[in-house]
Amino acid sequence: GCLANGQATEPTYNYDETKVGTYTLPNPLINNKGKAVKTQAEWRSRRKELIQLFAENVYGQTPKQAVKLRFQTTSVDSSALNGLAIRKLVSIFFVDYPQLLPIEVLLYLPKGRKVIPVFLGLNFCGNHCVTTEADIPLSTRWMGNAIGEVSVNNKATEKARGMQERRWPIETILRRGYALATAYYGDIEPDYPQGWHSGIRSVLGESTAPASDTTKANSWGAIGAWAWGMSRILDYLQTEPSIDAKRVISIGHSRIGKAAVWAGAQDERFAAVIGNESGEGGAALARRWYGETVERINTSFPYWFCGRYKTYNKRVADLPVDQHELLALIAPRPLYIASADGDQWSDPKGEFLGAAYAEPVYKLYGKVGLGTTDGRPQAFPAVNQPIGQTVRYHDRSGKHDVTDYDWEQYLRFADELVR
Ligand code: GTR
Repeated sequence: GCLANGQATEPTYNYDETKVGTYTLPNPLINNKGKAVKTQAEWRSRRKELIQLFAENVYGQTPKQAVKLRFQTTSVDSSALNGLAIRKLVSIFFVDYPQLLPIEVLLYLPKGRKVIPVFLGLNFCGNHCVTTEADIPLSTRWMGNAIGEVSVNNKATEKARGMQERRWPIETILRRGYALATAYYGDIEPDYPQGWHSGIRSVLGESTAPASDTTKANSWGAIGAWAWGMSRILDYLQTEPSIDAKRVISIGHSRIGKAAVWAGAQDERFAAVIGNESGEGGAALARRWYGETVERINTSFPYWFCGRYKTYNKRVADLPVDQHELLALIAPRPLYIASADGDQWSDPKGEFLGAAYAEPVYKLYGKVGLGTTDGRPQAFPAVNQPIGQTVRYHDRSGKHDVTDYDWEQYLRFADELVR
């Protein structure tokens, strides 16, 4: 583009591999004092430093105080999906903040099983979107109109029912012996710049001051809020007798994938993490100038991140962290990072390298992560060829989406590493 004064500006995204340039990544195993981290015990302290660095520079501080929750089951169908499932609707109320509407959780449990591992993932357009089951209440919350005619004046319409069913192969998940827990991410914070006014950030954390939005250096942003919400759903799942709360898998796609990874990084109760095309601010290296960039995402979605993140727009090399360190925070737990070759915006190679460079921390635990000898870029796999061990990766053919192919890999990953 061109500035008014005629000065040329660089585009804020890039699809030309030859323009990526060189970069030096921070080492997750060198602590803030410059000392090498050599033991698991030392990593425990380094881990805290890294979470703090991500909070101060990328996502903002997640409030640490305990929030009083009340879980209210509003409906139980003991023969949902033609008898395959027990279906529960549970409202998570914030006892001390009655002005906030609850998080509405939809939980499908496979019938006839006692202790059930669960995939927990937020959805993009309401619980009514993930299934065609007609008795799921239509979400009454703010809904992006961009979703199409299925939402009008920022409210869902009946047309939205089952709209994203394809991304949630519930019956397959249940038949494989897993439960599925989901909730609309907008229940935690509606996804628009002023959305925080009606979400959890209106009452919790730094952004509660009247004039504040996401401009304060380290106030939490929307991604932080969504991640926090995932942990509250996990709080609920811990009270659910048939759920195996030690086997809760955090999963998310795209912006919700960024939240799923940040949630799993901070909250070690998540047994495993899956980031599907989480891209910039997710698994993709910030220093790799390819696809969406730090500057671009901070311009399109400033409210997702903390204020200080914006100061790195034109000096990404100064970020004290990069996203491979976010992924390293999942160690030694199983991690799956996935890209799609038709989704260059998310930078598949950058996501692969993010996963690959988490390796040293997995090694510290005697685990093989992605196992690509510390991320040699030439190890980037061909499309539809899953690789890795405790950390796994694939670059699916096709577009920005969640497909049966993706789920097939995630279910196998869960069977092998989480069960
Ligand atoms: C895009 C954004 C990506 C990703 C995506 C999505 O517009 O640039 O970082 O979050 O939205 O959530 O689908």
